[in-house]
Amino acid sequence: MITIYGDPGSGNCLKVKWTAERLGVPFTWKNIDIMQGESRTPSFLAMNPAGQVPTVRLADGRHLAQSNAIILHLAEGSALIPADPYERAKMLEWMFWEQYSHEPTVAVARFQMKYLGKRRDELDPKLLERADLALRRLEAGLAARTYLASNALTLADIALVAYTRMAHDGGLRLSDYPAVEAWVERIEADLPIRDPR
Ligand SMILES: N[C@@H](CCC(=O)N[C@@H](CS)C(=O)NCC(=O)O)C(=O)O
Repeated sequence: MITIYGDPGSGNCLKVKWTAERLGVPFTWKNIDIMQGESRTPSFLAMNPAGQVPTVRLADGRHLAQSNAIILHLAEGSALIPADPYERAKMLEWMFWEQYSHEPTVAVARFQMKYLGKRRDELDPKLLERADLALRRLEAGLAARTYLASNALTLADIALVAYTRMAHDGGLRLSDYPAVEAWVERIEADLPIRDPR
């Protein structure tokens, strides 16, 4: 049995939970309240020196961090990773982009409004510009596609839906990106996702 150390408000943590649920991997969920510093205690830092969730304890006692590394590990050999080498690399292309260009904009805008209590007009306009650019990039990627990397659900869809579905919390409107909005609903139904947006 694996243990997921996570914060239920974190898209990065929910990715891990949804992947485990989808694959039927049994897990125990341990709530870590990052706003209370629970990811910075000595015992947590012993599991993940970066002091971040998600962190998992695997069945053999080893630990693993970084949401996309964790879901890759859980999904190894499953249909969530395309067999075709190009599609597999395409999936990774989206996942790397998610961590570098999407999460640091869409999720950070959300964090500042939802957790730090900023109003939309208090956000750095450049942050909102970059978040909009990320959602437009996603919109273009989904224009003629049902799923991001292949003709079936992959880890790329799971990784990217996590914060995209919460974009409204960061002052962004999904209705401005119709292909993205339709894809979010599709992935939520496919997985299925029951966590509130
Ligand atoms: N790239 C990491 C990001 C992890 C991350 O930023 N986690 C946040 C919550 S979403 C966290 O633990 N913040 C608490 C802290 O840094 O003290 C991943 O994908 O897992």
